[in-house]
This record gives sequence, C-alpha cells and structure tokens, in this order.
Amino acid sequence: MSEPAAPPSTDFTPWPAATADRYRAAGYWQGETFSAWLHGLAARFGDRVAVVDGQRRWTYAELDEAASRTAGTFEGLGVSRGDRVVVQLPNIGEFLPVVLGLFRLGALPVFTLPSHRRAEIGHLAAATDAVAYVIPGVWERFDYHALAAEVRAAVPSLRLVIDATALGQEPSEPFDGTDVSAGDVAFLQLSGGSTGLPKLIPRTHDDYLYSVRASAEICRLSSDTVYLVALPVAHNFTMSSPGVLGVLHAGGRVVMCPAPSPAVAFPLIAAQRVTMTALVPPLALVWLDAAAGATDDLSSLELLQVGGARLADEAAARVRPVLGCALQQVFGMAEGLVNYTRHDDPPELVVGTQGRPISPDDEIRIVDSADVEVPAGTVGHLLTRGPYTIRGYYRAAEHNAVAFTADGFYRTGDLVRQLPSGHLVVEGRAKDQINRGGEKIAAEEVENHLLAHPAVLDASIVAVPDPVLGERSCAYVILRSGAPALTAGQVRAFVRSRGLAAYKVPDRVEFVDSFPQTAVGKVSKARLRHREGLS
Ligand code: OOB
Repeated sequence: MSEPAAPPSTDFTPWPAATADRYRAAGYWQGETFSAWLHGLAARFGDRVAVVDGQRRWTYAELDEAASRTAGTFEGLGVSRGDRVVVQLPNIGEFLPVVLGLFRLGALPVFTLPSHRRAEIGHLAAATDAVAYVIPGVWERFDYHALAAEVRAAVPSLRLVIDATALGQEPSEPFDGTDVSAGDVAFLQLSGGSTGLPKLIPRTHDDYLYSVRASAEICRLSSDTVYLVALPVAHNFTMSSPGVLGVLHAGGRVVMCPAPSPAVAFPLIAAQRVTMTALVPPLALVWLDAAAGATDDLSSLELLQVGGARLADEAAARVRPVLGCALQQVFGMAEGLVNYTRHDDPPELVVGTQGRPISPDDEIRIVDSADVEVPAGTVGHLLTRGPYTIRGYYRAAEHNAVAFTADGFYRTGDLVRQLPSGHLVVEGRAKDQINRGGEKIAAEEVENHLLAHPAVLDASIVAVPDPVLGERSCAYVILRSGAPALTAGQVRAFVRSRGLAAYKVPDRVEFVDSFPQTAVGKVSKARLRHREGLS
C-alpha cells in the first residue's frame, strides 16, 4: 500500500513557479541566505563598528562571530533547523546576534513586541509550536521571566526560556549551517491584523533580502550612515525599511535607542552623530515640539523617515524647518509592499503623499468593493502583489481565502488613490482595525476579550480621532439585562487582566443599549464612529 499523500502545507504559500523564475531572472532574488549575507558583510566591513548599545560595540566581524556562537548555543540546547523561536527583545545590542544566529541555524524567529503579554505571546507560541522563547530578563521594570513562566505552563511545546542578556557567557561551539536555502522561510513577522487572533507572516531569505537591498539603495545609505533604532527593533519598518538590516547592508552603524523620547534620543543623536532615524507620526510630533527648545546638537541628522500611520501634511511640512533634515514618508506593511517618497521628489510629493513602491514589479490594483478597478486617481481598495509580498499567512488557509484574491493579490485593507507619478495617498482604511499611532489593534481581538466578561452581552470597538495619536480606541459595550452595573475602569481592568498588551486596552468605554445596524443587520461601525457627542 502506498503512503497517503501529505496534506499541502499551510505554513508557507509559495509564489507560482513561473513568477519565482521571473523574480530570479530580474535579479530580485539572488539565492543568498542571511547567513551568507552576514559573512559577506564581515569580509567587506570587518573592523568597522556595526552596532552600538550604550558603551558596548560589535564590529561586523564580531557580529558574524557572535551569530555563529548563538547558533551554536541554540543547537547545543536542541533547537534545530525549522524550529520556531519566539523572540521578545527591546532595542538592545543582543537582538542582532540572537536573530542572525537563528537565521544561521535555520530556526525561525517569531517576532513580537516588548509590550506583548500573556495573551499575545501565549497565542504566538502555541500557533507556531515554538520550542524556545528569548526574553530580555527585566526591562522597563517588567519581569519577562515571570511572563515566560506563565506562557511555558500553558504551551507544552515550549521547552526553553532563554535570557538574551545571559547568552554568550558560556562557551559554545560555533555553528555555521550550510543547509539553509534562500527560498526557505527565514522568520515569522506579526501582522497588524483585523481578525480575532494575530496572524503570522512568513518571509523568505530571498524576498526579504531583496527588500533590504533595494531599500538601502532608495534611501541612499552608505558606510557613513548612522541609524538610530528608536522604534521597536523587531517591527518591519525598523528592521528593513531600510532599517537595521539595510544599514548593515551598506556597512553603516546601528545605534540602539532604549526609548524614543527626546530626552533619551536627542543626546544619543548628538553623541553618536546619528544621520537618520525612523518614527511613527505621534513621535514625530513630539520630536518637532521638543526640538525647538533642545540644547542637544541635532545637526548630524540628515533624514527623518515617518511611517506606520498617516502623517498630517501640516506636520510633514514642519520637519525640514524645525529639525533641519529631509523627510521621507514610508507606507509599508509587514506582509510586504513598502512605499517611499524619494530624495529627488518635489516637496509637494514628499509632504503630501506616502510614497511609491520599491520595485518596478510591485503590482498595484486599486478597486471598488466588487474588485473592479476604479478610474485612475480615485480612491479605492489597495491590492498588491510582487517580489517581496507574501502569498499567504502562516497556517491560515481559511483566512488566506479572503485576505488574498484568487490570483494572489494581497488585500491590504487600505483605501488609497494613486497620482500619475505612481505615488500613493492613503485616504483611509476598510479593515476593522484601529491604528493607534502606528500600533495596530484588531477590533475583533479585543471584542472577543470583552465578550468573555460575564456581564457583557455585546461589544464593538471603533477608532475615534485623537490629536496626538491620530486614533484612539473606543469600546461600546451592551451589558446583560439584570447584570450588575460596570464602570469603564472595571472594563479596562478586565481587558488588562486577560493578559493583553497595554496599547490594546480600550482608551475609552461607553455603555449603550444597542448598536446601529447596517441594512443587512450587521453592526455599523461607520455609524458608531459618528455617534453624537464624540469628538
Ligand atoms: C507598517 O507595517 P504594519 O504591518 O505594522 O502595518 C501596516 C499598515 C498598512 O496597511 C496601513 O494601514 C498602515 O499600517 N500604514 C500607514 C502608513 N504606513 C503604514 N497608513 C498611512 N500612512 C502610512 N505612511 O506600519 C510599516 C511597515 C514597513 C514600513 C513602514 C510601516
């Protein structure tokens, strides 16, 4: 009897073979793994400083060696090629040896944010059958060992908790894997999400390195670039747009910034002669405010990138006069597509658009709700596919059927219009998400937690405008009849107690008797957003 055929893997949806051939022939996919890439950097830039964290420095040669040692340590602990490893690290130097070491071993980092808690980490570890979880020990007075103990108790696959700050203290045989291939998935990135549970994004060595090389070129990075890591290092913007990896690709220097506040970042810019950094719009506003009275020398700053959420034109126009550097708008997504305004774009495009795609082979379709293309220049839903945009989420067959078109376009959920120059203007969003200053909240995820409260009959979360964050979240809650009255504070405390990251706790809670309905009887979030009395 023949073996039954294995079911098709839902871990990774490959590009069609002919499309992949085209991306290789065009030189986008170069067949290089992150491990080979790092060896190449060490050969080219050996003694130059690659990473700075406080008083600590790693040269390119040291980074390459440290990656081999961490790979060896993980291998010694029984982690092997293909295993998933949850990585939850703040902006510390160890992030790079850990991640580059896992790449070298062929184990897959699962990226998370330092603000994630039991609910997110537990879900991500379980959904990926992760074998290990890398933490920073104590950071910002939060004890990640305690969190790890809780997660470990709930996720049977999780065998190892590794404190990154203690790594490398014990000698281990360096490991230099050879059997990882460039078409393999290198890591799993977290999606902003609009559904109940966060989805994971499988990115390959080939596709990600293409976006890194191309971004470094578009942003004109060189070995003189000094990049301040102000946003969370594991976010796609900070990692690759052009971010940490783009700067390393160019032989530049990465400076870890433990917090993005002017009080922490400005002295680092002055001391390290930082030339560029990346911020979300609310931070850009704070920096613009603080720069006016700052005594730190910010004159080394040449470029400020802003992305993750829509930057107001008025704030965009203030960047050069106030900070004395150029602005670049970045409209990207962890699923792939990244748009940049270009160095030589006229000021009105830099101020008033969110840029144009990286690649000549990024395909853009702007459609109405029936997937029919809208007339040029009008607003519609953005669909995209291309050489570094995924064709499917990790282990999410059902969701993939709606998140992608039959011919492989990713439905971004963004409403955009395109100018004749190719530049995109983000006009809104069709996905059920709150963009809280660049931090994405899937409404359904938080609603599900609210519904777990015994006194809650129904809950609906919408974005409300906020002058600083752009948007905040407002939860509308219908209580069960006869249930004891709840206060907004109790509702918020309940969500927090469920182990959610703090940014997902509703900023505001309103109790109502009913929700406005759409014609087909669904909750009308559009009408909820415009309820009387909300500003
Ligand atoms: C970046 O990635 P994600 O995955 O956290 O979020 C993607 C979503 C986009 O679909 C869009 O809704 C929103 O964030 N977004 C923007 C924007 N940049 C991202 N909305 C308006 N204006 C912008 N400039 O946020 C991300 C990934 C790589 C580079 C930059 C940002």
